Amino acid sequence: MARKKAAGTRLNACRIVDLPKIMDERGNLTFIEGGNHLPFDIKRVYYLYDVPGGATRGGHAHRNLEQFLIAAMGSFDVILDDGFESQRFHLNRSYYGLYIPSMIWREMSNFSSGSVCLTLASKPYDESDYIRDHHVFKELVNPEAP
Ligand code: T46
Repeated sequence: MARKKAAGTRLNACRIVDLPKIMDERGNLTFIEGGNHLPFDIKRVYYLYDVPGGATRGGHAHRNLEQFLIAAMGSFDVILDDGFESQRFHLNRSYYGLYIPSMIWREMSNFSSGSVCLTLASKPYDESDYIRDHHVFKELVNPEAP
């Protein structure tokens, strides 16, 4: 018998969001408004860059944080896991991004040379918001899993 998903599991809420693209012969422009293009107000911006070939980032979930990831340069993969199923997203354009709600385990890999992962976040940095142990994460979201 298929296991019933616990309330609050959230892979379905993860989604690609297309952003406005203002085409111009001088170069294109994309903008993001918190609360309009994103379902949260932007409280923090950070970016990953100079990622060495073969490196992986992430490997954690956030208890409350919501995020929006953009491949501002180059490309990379994001694997999302809600404790029941997982899905790989390939980000490679700066005019769309990946919305990640809270309580989603993520791993990032396959960074292309020179890639930049721009992240917009719903809260300031707080180490206590991280779940860095996958067993703890699974226990919280899917305690019946073997
Ligand atoms: C995520 C993926 C996509 C800070 O001091 N302030 C900050 O705002 C951030 C984001 C990090 N840090 C410190 C905390 C750690 O000592 O920087 C170090 C590395 O951070 P973290 O372990 O979060 O790095 P990643 O690459 O594993 O994860 C980051 C995001 O933090 C995370 O939310 O989803 O990128």
